[in-house]
Amino acid sequence: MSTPTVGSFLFDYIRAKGAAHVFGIPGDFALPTFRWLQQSGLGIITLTHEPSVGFAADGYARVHGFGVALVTYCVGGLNMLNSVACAYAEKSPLLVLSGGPSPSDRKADALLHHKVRTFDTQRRIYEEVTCANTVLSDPETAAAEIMRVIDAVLEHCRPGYIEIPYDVVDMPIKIPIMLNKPAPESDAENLAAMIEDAAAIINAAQQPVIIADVELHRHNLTPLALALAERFNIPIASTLLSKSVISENHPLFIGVYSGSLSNADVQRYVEDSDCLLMLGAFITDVFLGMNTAKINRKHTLIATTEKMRIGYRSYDNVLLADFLSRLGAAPITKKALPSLPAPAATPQPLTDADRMQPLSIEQFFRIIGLNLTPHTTIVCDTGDALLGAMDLRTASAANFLSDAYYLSMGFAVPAAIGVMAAEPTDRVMVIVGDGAFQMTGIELSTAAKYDMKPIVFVLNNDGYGTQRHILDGPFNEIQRWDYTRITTLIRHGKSWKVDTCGQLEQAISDAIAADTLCVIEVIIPRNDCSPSLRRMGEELGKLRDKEKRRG
Ligand SMILES: Cc1ncc(C[n+]2csc(CCOP(=O)(O)OP(=O)(O)O)c2C)c(N)n1
Ligand SMILES: [Mg+2]
Repeated sequence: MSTPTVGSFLFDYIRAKGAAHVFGIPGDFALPTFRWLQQSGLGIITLTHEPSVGFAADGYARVHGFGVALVTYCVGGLNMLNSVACAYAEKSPLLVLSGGPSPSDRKADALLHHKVRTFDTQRRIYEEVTCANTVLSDPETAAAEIMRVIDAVLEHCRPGYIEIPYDVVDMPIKIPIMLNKPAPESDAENLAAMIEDAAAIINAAQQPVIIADVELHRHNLTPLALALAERFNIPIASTLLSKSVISENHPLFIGVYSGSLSNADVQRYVEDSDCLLMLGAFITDVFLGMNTAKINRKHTLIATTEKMRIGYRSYDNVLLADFLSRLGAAPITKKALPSLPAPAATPQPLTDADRMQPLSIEQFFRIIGLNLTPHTTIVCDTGDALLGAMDLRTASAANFLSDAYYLSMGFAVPAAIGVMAAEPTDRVMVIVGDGAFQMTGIELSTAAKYDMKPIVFVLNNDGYGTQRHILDGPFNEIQRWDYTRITTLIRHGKSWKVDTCGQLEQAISDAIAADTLCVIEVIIPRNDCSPSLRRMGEELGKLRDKEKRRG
């Protein structure tokens, strides 16, 4: 056996922790690490631009449980910062590897290319968007550092950063004796008290509701939450960020909750609840429907990896997994199920008259809804691509992805590349606005390079529709593109441009049958939008537009 090096150990450890692909763009500081990556046998997917590297690795992490991005020093790493910030904000287990200068360069304090201010600039900037970071300046400590950072990424589901000097990566590594870290434990008394209090409020409640949020998915806790919902007959809502966390066809599922941005029946049912169980919840302004939610804290239980609270009481050192499994076994009487709000109705097939109609956001999502299978994964970008999807009923669990809290445009096309690497047998549908497509749509070149077969819907409403509903001006205009020509540019795939319901129906059917990458440009009237976007525009407009601002 050859002596392990920093590079070989790094990728062995990454593989042992479950990643099978690494996303990246090389540069001279990172090339030696790329060589070790190649020798490791892990899959390598190189993209066109670092923001996309981060989104692709993030998309992979959300589906596969661990994603890795490898870039070069500063020009690569700093270019990727926004995508890593997104992964931090939305809790995605993403490991950032960056090539870097040698410890001897640091000693000489040379003005090396790519250096910004000090040798530590990139690492320090990354401190803000990672849960653990390190520079592997010493092969003696490198193994322990690699394990520390990767273990933290997986434990906290937040990004981590490892900078790898171009020469240290080739050096022999000293592998320490692995000591098993004791697993964290709940404080037994606090856990018992919380279970007793939770059981009491659920037993007393007329209308308990679970909000199943994204931490359940990230920490593999959805089965525990679902088991307790089924055991006690408690209805479940998801959020935009956790959409499809449980199957949207489950009999207890009532819809996506997002304050007044949600369907009115779902909003009423959740806000009228006398016992709201927010499990793994991120209480963001999107969750609260841009602060239109009317949630009574007195009737709310919050259980997350960071916070445990019932009403006005907090419980320290109680683990979410322990809470969910113990609550499932608590003495709680099964509820009689009341009539529940129906999540989005099953869409009606098009009639001949419908087929002649021009497209709108509503009709677009109706026709998408008619074409979903349990093996369709949907990736949505920011804008009406996301808000319009609120009531789209997906066909199986965990098959809807978007950056619904951080809301960075440009997420969907590259994230879909990560999803397709993780789930090669699923057909991925990407829904993206024309503005967001102008940011990262070029990444379809990467999909073509790896023979991936997404169906990409570019919703062409002639500009920044979302912004127009908040505060309009010439800054919301974009250059009009001929979106279908992208397949000519990348010399791969098929494309369609559609402006009636019938044309969209036909194009989708042709795209599903086509064994290649497909782009469908969907013409949406400039002023049309989903009811959710209209409500969001009204709420944000009242805050951002001084003409509409209250008081
Ligand atoms: C990276 C980034 N830049 C700017 C914004 C602000 N922003 C939010 S929505 C939006 C317009 C999106 O336009 P488009 O993709 O065409 O979708 P539409 O709103 O028209 O549905 C902008 C500029 C953002 N969210 N992310
Ligand atoms: Mg648009």
